[in-house]
Amino acid sequence: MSKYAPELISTAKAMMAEGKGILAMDESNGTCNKRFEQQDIATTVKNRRTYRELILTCPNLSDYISGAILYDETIRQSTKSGVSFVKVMQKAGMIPGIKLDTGAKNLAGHKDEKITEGLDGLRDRIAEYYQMGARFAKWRAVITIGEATPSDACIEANAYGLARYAALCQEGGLVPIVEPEVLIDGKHTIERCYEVTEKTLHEVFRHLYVQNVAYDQMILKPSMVISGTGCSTQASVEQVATETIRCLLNTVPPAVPGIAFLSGGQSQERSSAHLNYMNAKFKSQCPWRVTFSYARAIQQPALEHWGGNSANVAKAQKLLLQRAKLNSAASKGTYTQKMEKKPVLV
Ligand code: 5MM
Repeated sequence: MSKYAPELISTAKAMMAEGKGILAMDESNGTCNKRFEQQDIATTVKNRRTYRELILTCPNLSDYISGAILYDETIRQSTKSGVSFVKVMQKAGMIPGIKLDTGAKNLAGHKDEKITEGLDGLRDRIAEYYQMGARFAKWRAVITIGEATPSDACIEANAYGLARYAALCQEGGLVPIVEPEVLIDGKHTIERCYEVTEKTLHEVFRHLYVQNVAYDQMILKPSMVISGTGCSTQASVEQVATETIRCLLNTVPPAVPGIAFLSGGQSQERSSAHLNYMNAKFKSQCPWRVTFSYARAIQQPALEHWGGNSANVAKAQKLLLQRAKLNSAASKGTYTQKMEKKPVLV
């Protein structure tokens, strides 16, 4: 057992506080730059820092957000006035988290499949981030559905990586967010997505068990069971929520304190509606908290409005807060379509 066990249990509990979720803002520079390019924002260190300051200094964000996942560049940065982002978060009551994987690379011998890297030197990196104030971490594995994928080799290698990462995190005092993402891209049906997600989660929890990972000191960040974006039949909100919960009940041990979904390219409204349906209809059957750890589905309106212009910061923060609030409602099962219509005023 980790010497940090009591601290890990209380951190995980705080991350899963009622009515709150986790903000993913751990885009690597490549991904952040891609999002900036789509908005014609210059892809500079200065702009990335300014944008992350906009997010972390958003008034009242901690009413809905328990913690935020940072990227290595971001956790070392400060506000324009010189206060470190970690301090800003601690003061606001948000737990700092850190992305630990170094990205999904091509899996040798397996066309169109990925393996997430980052295990080399991980123990030392964890110690450094803990010293800096991080209290949880994230590692994302990517599973692709295609005609011949995923292979057993891909699922197994990624599950092993997630488990090794999670064990090292718990040893070093960070609550591991375990993120096996089954990609939404493809023509697959929701039934096929169910099959792949169930198999992946079984394999992930088998490896977590083998590596002695304590289930009560981790958070699962899965994708939803959903139709592929290119599938001609798109499942309804009810189907997505029902199949997702069925899949999780069949695979996730009750000792896990919480499940925080990624949005994975779903629209903002759909991400909220799916999460809401799960909580509104199935809360009493779920042994874990069911909430969000979205990036795009929370940040997008704010990023678009900001556009790299300092005059837009206040309204962009209101837009960010609005999506955090709507997803907080969804995590309690009280979100409605009507809430989307309310104008956001500066
Ligand atoms: C799947 O991506 C995670 C959740 O984001 P969405 O809600 O937008 O799907 C997210 O934390 C992701 O891991 C980062 O944004 C991207 O990281 P990389 O390492 O790909 O830049």
